[in-house]
Amino acid sequence: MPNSRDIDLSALQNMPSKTKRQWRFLAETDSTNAEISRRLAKHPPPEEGLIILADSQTDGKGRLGRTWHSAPGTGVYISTLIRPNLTPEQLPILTLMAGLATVIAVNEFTTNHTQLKWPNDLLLNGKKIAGVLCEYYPKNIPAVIIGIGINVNQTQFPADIKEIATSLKLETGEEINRTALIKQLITQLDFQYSELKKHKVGTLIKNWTSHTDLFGKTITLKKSIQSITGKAIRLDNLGRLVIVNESGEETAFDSGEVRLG
Ligand code: BT5
Repeated sequence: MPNSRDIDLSALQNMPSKTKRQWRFLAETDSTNAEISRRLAKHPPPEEGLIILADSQTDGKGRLGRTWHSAPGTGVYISTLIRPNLTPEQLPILTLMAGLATVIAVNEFTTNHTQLKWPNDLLLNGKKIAGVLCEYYPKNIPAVIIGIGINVNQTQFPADIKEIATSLKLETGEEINRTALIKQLITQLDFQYSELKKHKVGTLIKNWTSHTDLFGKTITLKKSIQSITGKAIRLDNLGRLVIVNESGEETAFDSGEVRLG
């Protein structure tokens, strides 16, 4: 029977922090990202630091209209609002920032190393354990909604994702307290964001790179109708994935879907 007993909202609200946060917990919502965007359309709009945490989502969103399976009582479904001082071409860096914060938090709960897969996936033992969805909200005062989904205590997944998805419980055999994980996640997110605000993009890229096994591998990147095969060699300082083809030509991509081989 799913329950949200392991979510302790007052412990989260009382976390020591320099950041002004406003926590909202919803037993159920369509999507925590959509919840923030609805609030952004209202007057006055919410301030930077709003965090929406849900126990379940009925219409969890992935990228490009895809779905994030969000069973009740088992996962972390969380979105936060920031108002970064970045140019539009720098915004993809926020997905990397959120992924880095998530991988560090998740790795506190497993001895196996969770890996980042550019641009927004976290893989544990080759299966997807978490994903990031950053959405730009350009109206009024520009804002970015950072949405993070983590599979925590799930022991099963629907047929369409059961071969590719995993959870911390499935990998470690242990039930994980979601409040403890969320604390780590928000602490890391705050830290990575404050580092970024000090213009440490280079440090972010370096740290992101130390949590991936992608580089040096042959990959195929799909971007709308384009499909490119080559070796992934690095991220550039906008967080774009640089791929080198057989003729030694390098191309940087700001988005796309990566497949090994
Ligand atoms: C993502 O998209 O990985 C972004 C997921 C972000 C989810 C969070 S939850 C809180 C916030 N509110 C939201 O509404 N969304 C965010 P993408 O890279 O497009 O991957 C989606 C694909 O991952 C799907 O098409 C499935 O193949 C697979 N998938 C769906 N649910 C999954 C799950 N729970 N675990 C692992 N894989 C899943």
